Amino acid sequence: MQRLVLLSVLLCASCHISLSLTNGTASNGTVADGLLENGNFENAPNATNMKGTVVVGRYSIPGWVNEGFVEYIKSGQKQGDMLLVVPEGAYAVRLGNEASIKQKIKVIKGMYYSITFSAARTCAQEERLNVTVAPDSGVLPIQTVYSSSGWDNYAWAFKAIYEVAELIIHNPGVEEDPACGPLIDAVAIKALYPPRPTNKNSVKNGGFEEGPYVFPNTPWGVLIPPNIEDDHSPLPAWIVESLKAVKYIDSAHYFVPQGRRAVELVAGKESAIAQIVRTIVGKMYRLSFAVGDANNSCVGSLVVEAFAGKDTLKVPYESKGKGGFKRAELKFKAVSNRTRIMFLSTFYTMRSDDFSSLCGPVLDDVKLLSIQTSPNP
Ligand SMILES: [Ca+2]
Ligand SMILES: [Ca+2]
Repeated sequence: MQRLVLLSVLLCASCHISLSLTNGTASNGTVADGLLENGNFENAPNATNMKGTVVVGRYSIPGWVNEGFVEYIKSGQKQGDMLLVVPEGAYAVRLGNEASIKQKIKVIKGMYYSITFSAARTCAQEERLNVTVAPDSGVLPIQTVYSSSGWDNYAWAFKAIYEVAELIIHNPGVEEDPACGPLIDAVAIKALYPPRPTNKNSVKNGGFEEGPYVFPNTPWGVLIPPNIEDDHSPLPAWIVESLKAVKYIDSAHYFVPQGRRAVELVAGKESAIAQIVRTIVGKMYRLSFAVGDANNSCVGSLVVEAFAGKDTLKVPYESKGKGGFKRAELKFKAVSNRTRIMFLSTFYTMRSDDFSSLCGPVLDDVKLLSIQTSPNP
């Protein structure tokens, strides 16, 4: 399936033929992990359904239903002095004020899914996008630009309560210039399998291996937006309760301490990740984790602050920006049957190669175990 999808994307990029109907479909007829139908918008509207760059008619973009002022943007197109670039292929869409794009997706009822898409601001005022799969809806701030390309990937998750999910990406902005509005490209989906705690670890998904779809060809990671609750997290079991996102990174593009995935705490104290774990009052616990750097030129004295209930630990890490990690542990006595585990980065850091992208320490392999306390002699 992976190869088929890749092949049709390649074919599509060169000659814009229609994607086959079976593209992106699993053997049971539901959606497969990866790009949605025409999720990278490379399959263009007919010329008769275009007025300049503006898409005319609601069913003009193959695979999608569009509403409001939607433009079909070619990479290399100019807006003012800005040259528009596109992360996937040569085309993307732009959502004007109150404009939206929608697609119906065949899903498995009861299953959790995460959506990953690329977005870029085009006017400075653009601040957020509304993502909906009824009855779930989320507002994703896109004001902070994390990558030097201007494009960031965002993740959002929903629980399928019907067999067909209608994904809506909507620009709630009201700008004076109707052509102002975010660019959207590369919309993908991934089924999530919420992990359980094991007898080796009370933290669920402690290695961050379960998470949103990561595009093989965009090297800037996936942002897990702020104010994400654990039951609808694209990073299962984890809560992002801060004002800014945390970045989900993969070993194909970054240094990762354990397995294939980890998180980078990219926005100082405004970028925190947490989980509530079950503990037994009076018992001693050891919270262990890896702190490192992602091999992304994030140079400097990084510090991760770990919290377990009221206990805290600051872990300094001298980063040369070339990848590496160390292990740390925080021992604490549980004072409640639920303990909040939280991590944040003390400082803001910028990449030394572009001085414009936020970066920070990498966190991975979070483990929590009770310690057998032997009686003191
Ligand atoms: Ca594209
Ligand atoms: Ca990992």
